[in-house]
Amino acid sequence: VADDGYRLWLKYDLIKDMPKREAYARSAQFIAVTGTSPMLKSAADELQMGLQGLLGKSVPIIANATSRTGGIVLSVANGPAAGSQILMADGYRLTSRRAGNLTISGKTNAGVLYGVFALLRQVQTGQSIDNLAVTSNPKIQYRLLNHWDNTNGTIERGYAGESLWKWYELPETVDPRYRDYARANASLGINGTVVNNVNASARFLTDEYIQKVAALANVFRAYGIRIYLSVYFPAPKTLGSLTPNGLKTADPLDPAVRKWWAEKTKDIYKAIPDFGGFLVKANSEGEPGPQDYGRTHADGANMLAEALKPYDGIVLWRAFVYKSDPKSDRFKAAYEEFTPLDGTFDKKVIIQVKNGPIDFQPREPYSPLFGNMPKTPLAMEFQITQEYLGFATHWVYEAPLFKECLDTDTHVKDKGTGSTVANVIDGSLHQYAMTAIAGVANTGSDRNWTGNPMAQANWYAYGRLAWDHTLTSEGIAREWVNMTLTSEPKAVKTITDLMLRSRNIYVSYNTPLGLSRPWAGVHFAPEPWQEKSPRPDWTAIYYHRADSIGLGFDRTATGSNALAQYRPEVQKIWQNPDTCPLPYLLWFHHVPWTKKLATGRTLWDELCTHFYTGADSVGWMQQQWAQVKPAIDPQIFADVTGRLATQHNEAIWWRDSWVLYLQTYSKQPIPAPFQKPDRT
Ligand code: GCW
Repeated sequence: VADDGYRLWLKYDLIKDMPKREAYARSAQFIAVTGTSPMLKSAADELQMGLQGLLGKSVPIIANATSRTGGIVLSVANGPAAGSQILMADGYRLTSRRAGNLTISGKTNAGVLYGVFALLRQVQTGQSIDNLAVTSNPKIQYRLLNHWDNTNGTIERGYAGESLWKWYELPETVDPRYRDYARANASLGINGTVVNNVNASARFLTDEYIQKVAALANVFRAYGIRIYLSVYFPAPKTLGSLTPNGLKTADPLDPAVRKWWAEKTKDIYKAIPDFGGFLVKANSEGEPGPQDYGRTHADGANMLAEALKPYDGIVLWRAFVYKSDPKSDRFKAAYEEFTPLDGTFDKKVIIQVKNGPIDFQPREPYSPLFGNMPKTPLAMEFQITQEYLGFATHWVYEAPLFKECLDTDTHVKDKGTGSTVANVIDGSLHQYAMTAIAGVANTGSDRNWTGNPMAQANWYAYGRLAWDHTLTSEGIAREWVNMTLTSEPKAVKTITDLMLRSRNIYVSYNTPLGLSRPWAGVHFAPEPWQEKSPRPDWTAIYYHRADSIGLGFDRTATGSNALAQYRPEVQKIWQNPDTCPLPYLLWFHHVPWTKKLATGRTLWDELCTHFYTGADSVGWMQQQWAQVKPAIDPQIFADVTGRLATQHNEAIWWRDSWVLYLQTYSKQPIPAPFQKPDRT
């Protein structure tokens, strides 16, 4: 049967190596589980289903191991000691000893569920399950997906079909796919999902929609996944207008508004007792918010926190704000608006910050908010969906992008260790009481979930890093390939290598040397020449600043001085155009076309080198992919082959658009090596 990609990394295909399979089977003669909670049932069922597929035999589930050995015991307990690591909430422990049982323990039901997936992963990736002594705790408490899904089934920036949520059928019809969605997320340790777009419709707060959302929550609960809602800030006014004595305002300091939110929240918890909380985009890109009433982000967030006070729910308030002002630097906006509010937020509030200061560009410096809000928990917001990364055609493995940000040293506290962005968001740097991470989902109704089968790896990598940001891009890639595509060693190596290079290849033909946002409209086609837009900061020229002298945005003291938002040690890395690492050069400097760079080439020649070798590298990707054909399912192989061909054409399109446009300023020829007449 051809593989349609539906099963993701949870394929559980029969292990072909017979001795290996038998060795696993000897340790998996039964599954003992005490307790009947829905999450434990999910755990036992998943393990049984996984082992059935992998070992080709049915493993019975029993209530108690009593004196039997050779089986797997699931238990909510501390479990046998394994090393010195303490087991924390949500964490799991895998222990096995010769001639005994293999124990999967967790302090909570969720911990046991995550332990089951960890054990299955161990088997799926061909590792031994004898003498296990593993303890694993998540480094971040709230590990969320954000769906930008609308009531009409469309997904903002979604490239894999329509929304997974069939609002028109819910709550009566519950698509079995919701459960598979929950399984996939639970397998990564994701424990929450915001089901609707941050550009939110007030309809999600109507009784009608609360019932629909509750039906989803009923499915997700057994997989440890809590539901959150994005809220439309003026909802009290919008929905109030439907009632005779409705509210005329959404002012967060108005007692009637506060009462409205308290009652609405009560209704939600009645329908969804484990509701996670609210996500808010306010006073951002035209979305209304507290500033419409002369109030602050803190006033707005704290009002929602007050409504959530009787419950175990939180407010995720986004810091994605910038004003339509051609003279200001959008880069600086979030820092300017939010750092003065540090210390004024309720303890139920987390501020959710995009990884970079602009907007999910293929490469950005980290947001200067990280490290500068010591009294306010900051959550990381990554974008998994490839809004600026070639939609569903371009193959870009995102773990290196995520890691690059997480591993950057903010130099906030010490001399070079322990102040990374990861240490900010995992709470260790400022001792945050709550920690969170969000990924804007790339899933949709396409049979294979993500459109491009290779984009499944981005969902996977996000989830694995949300659990443990110290994992490596390479390790995660190898794991994913083994579980999803093939375990043939040479093919695993070839594909892993392709994945690890893919992001830099994309950057090379798309936004090299620190260029950003050369898009118009839907954020797909090259349009670096775009000068007109409803907002000056929505033009391409606002970002690259090409002129007859050179290219790039001066953010040093002679320009916008956005660099001053970073610590002196970080400024030092970026402030000198002679020593600034090339990937960030044009983020911070307006560089003359003829300036000699560290590579020995001029800026113009360096740019051309990136555009041309970047596009050529997609040809290399095609060749590499062709080599793994024998090891890959034919349907997936053909799908990716087609997408790579499109990517190659589009990479050339990007190259030529940039080169021809920038040439009108640089007035320089294309460097000789790239002038061959037979080039495609
Ligand atoms: O860059 C923009 C996207 C919008 C998105 C916004 C945001 C949901 O183009 O589609 O809106 O970011 O993150 O709020």
